[in-house]
Amino acid sequence: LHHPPSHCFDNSVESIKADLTEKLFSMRAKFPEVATLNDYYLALSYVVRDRVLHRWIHSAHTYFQQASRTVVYLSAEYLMGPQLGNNILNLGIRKQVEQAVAEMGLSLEDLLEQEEEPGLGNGGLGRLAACYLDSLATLQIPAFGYGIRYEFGIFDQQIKDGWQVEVTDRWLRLGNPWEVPHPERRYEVRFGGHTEAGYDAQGRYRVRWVPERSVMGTPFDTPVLGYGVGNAIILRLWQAEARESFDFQAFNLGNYYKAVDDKVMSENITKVLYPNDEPEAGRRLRLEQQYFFVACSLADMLRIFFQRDTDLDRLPDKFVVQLNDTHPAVAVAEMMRLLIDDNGLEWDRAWKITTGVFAYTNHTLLPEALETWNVDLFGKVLPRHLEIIYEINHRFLMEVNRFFPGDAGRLSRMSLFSEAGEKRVRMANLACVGSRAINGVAALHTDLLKQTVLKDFHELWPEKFSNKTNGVTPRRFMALANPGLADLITQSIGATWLRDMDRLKGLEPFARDNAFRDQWAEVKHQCKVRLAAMIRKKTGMAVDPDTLFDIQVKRIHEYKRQHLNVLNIITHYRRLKQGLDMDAPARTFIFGGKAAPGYVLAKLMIRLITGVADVVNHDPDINGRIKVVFYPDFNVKNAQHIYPAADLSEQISTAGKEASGTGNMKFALNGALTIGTLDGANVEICQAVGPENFFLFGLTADQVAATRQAGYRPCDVYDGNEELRAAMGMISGGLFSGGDPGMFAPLIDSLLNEDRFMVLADYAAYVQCQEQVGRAFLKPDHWHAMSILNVARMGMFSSDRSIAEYCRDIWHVEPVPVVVPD
Ligand code: 26Q
Repeated sequence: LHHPPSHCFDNSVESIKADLTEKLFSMRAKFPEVATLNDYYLALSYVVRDRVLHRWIHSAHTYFQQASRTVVYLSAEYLMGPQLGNNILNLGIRKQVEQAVAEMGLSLEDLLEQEEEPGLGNGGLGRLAACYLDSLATLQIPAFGYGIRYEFGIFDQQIKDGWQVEVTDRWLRLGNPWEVPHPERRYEVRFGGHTEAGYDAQGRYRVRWVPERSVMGTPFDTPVLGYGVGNAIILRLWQAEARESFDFQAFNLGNYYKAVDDKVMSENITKVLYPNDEPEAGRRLRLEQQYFFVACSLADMLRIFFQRDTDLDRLPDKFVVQLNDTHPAVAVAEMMRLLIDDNGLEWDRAWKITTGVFAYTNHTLLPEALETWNVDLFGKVLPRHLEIIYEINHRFLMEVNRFFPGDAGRLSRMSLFSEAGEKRVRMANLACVGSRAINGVAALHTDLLKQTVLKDFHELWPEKFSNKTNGVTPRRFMALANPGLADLITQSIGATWLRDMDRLKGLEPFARDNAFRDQWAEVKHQCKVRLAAMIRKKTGMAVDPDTLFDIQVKRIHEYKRQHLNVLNIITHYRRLKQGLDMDAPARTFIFGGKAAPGYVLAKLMIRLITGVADVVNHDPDINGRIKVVFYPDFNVKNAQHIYPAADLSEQISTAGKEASGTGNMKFALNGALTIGTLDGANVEICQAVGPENFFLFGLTADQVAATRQAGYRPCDVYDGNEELRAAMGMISGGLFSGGDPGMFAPLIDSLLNEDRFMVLADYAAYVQCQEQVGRAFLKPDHWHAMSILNVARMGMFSSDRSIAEYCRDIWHVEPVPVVVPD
């Protein structure tokens, strides 16, 4: 192997300027007088991309030479966020780039604004995958992220007449400068058909899969830089393409349109990202998406393996494959198929390899969110895989029976197939059986997993289970999103904290330092001014940066309880109208988040927020003491402006329902205080920052379960609380729906009749806790001291810590430093 081209990049202002002009010509065919802002954004991106690729080439070369164990992260979603700013940060060339573009009469901020982010994920799970790539690169771990290149990512959200309207996300419209396509490295993926069993020439039993159709998968690579190191890794996303652009046979037979039809069908596979909480929509295509990217990724992994090795028994020494939830769990069956059918291995040998390679992360406790597939559908799409899963199940249940003889209930709970009603494949069970490690994403979540949804698996294999509390990258969510705060921290404790977040502890003494507290307050204020300007631009609303910014941004869902937040706002509003609570600080309540298009109640919750906003914001009696804002189209890009501006972070899910939460971490790392339940990672955050610096309220997970057991009756809570009755009465009376009393009836009815998420049970405690928040905010010195202590003690929620734990406990991988000549 030759050394990679050692092209040298000069990062001086002069050469960045020269490169920019050159890219404007070579990539955009423009000269400065006719170039648009977007042309400049693209040209600058290409200038930066060259420098990124330089690191990637050296990393690939180093990883190839060392051939140490590599992490393969399989995820159906990656929410990467805008790339330009992050790459400039990680290359360490911010100052030069800023000056270069300024000398050309441009502003870097305007150029960064041009970028449309790839919204290739729904929320937490997709963003976690992106944070983990950042940390893998920074910790110098050889790794690949594999996923799907959706042509349309998560829909863009508009608000029309207070309702959510979904608009197609055409993120590729203006071109994507960050990806490098590799059409020369495509794989065929087969679907449907049937299998034929028989014996080969050596008399061995063999199964042949005769597929009905196939499509090609083309990889698009996006490099991901580590921070403060030479390492880069890649995110490899697969796009579906028709096998032949024109089927000449069909052409000759006059079946031209059928041939074109088939092409369109094939390419549909990677057309669109499915929103979660969307039960039946596009089931078949979703399964095809999952298998498609899994098949391409494993084929690619084996190709890389065979470059250096021939003995498949060594596969687990060279690769570990992490399953990000069950979305890629069909990989267990595909790996068996590859080993047995394509490589001629015996079952037991193949199973040993397979279970030596995979590890599984669970992200949910909601039983209805566990993925299952109708067996008939599964068999139609993947007949060979269904057979393999039957065989895995047969052998697995024999093992269970050896450990727990005659325990029929256990056998049926652990089976890879559920037989109640229609027969279905249970993907979580498949993932557990096929993996050597299983983890939850927060301490409470992992405990509850062991006690509930994965109880039987834990009893069988306790040693497979561990907790890996989620983390977030401080590069994007602190340094990039909040440079003012990052600079202040660096001035006080030095610059190493961005790679070693335990150093933030050094901030603790500053909590008592008046001058520092003032600077801290000033940074927060500037962030609030900036967010206020964005709110103005997006919604036309004026909000006052001197008010308490109380923010809840996350997907809209009943278990996340945005309606609990709204009930408190209405209660507070009513008190003010009655002349009560007049000493409470003025507040701006900010919401953001998307509802799944088919989730009627979630969409109604958005309408309730905008309805309350309409009334409260225009009530002259209120006179600005409450403002309510729904910030449309919450995504990574605007999140980077929202987290830094928060005084208060709302983390109010029903205890036991939010697996971890990661927004909670992004807020607290930016100095917001949290109001929250003991749910997900809130438990650990509260513990880390100290309960005296955290606004805790509500039932615990145990109490939620016990209350439910005891026969929870929400109407009793309702009957016993006058303010709650009044608040709900204002909703059902039509005050927030232009006089229409029917609009919110489904929401009100679900709260009164069932209240699955115990909104009413936690209402009084929440309102009371919010009063406490108000009083605390009136003592700014103490508030800012708490804020500083939050940041100082949040170091463990860096994704670097999470990834280091995965490396140590599950992956058993070591750093491979990359030296980049420059
Ligand atoms: C499944 C089948 C069909 C269509 C869509 C889906 C689907 C897609 C995405 C189901 C779930 C998701 C995403 C789940 C998710 O984001 N979970 C969150 O993961 C975070 C990272 O671990 C946690 O912090 C959150 O608590 C958890 O809700």
